[in-house]
Amino acid sequence: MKLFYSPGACSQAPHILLRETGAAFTLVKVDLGQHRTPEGDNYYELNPKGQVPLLALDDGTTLSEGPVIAQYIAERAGRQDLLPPVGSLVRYKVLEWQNYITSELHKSFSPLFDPRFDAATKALHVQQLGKKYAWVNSRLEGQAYLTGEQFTVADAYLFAVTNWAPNVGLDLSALANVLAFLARVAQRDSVRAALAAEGLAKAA
Ligand SMILES: N[C@@H](CCC(=O)N[C@@H](CS)C(=O)NCC(=O)O)C(=O)O
Repeated sequence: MKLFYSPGACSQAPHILLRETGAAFTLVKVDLGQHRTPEGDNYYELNPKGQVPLLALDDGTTLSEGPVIAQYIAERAGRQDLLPPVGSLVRYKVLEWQNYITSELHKSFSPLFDPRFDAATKALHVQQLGKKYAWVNSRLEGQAYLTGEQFTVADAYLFAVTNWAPNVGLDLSALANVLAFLARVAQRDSVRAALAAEGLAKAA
């Protein structure tokens, strides 16, 4: 398999999961400014959405949409700790988080990286995100991960997007549970290896 990624982007979540599951994969770094692969190929030809993550399977099939790629990676590896089985209630709690992270957190960060939005508009988005993170913080009270004591696909996703906070002026310093969560997840071997492979300073 090949994972098309960009350092520190949301593609970090499936990257972590590939390492959690011990899958055989190669990383392909996409230049999201130019939408080019390292070989200079037009990335839109691989993924017409122009976005990472993209997982190219060995048979040539490609999968996009991070939460779906996460589901594929966990289920392909039979890792019911990362994504509980069909019929178990906790599966729906994990999927509930996946949906919340993708629609309420991930996509609320996007305008903050867009130079077309002015400072006042960005400040409003940061304020709204702060409220959402206060709620996430309350959900993490007394537990290590989003759905309890078990690390799941949703925790990998929350980790990847929450690390954007300092880059967009989102102050999480009052949210002790979120900070403890980030520190906890950062210690996982899979996460350390993923950050190192993405060339991010934190990995050292
Ligand atoms: N719905 C997609 C969104 C992916 C996404 O927003 N990717 C961003 C990086 S975090 C991206 O590739 N942006 C570059 C672009 O849109 O051109 C998913 O969940 O995978």
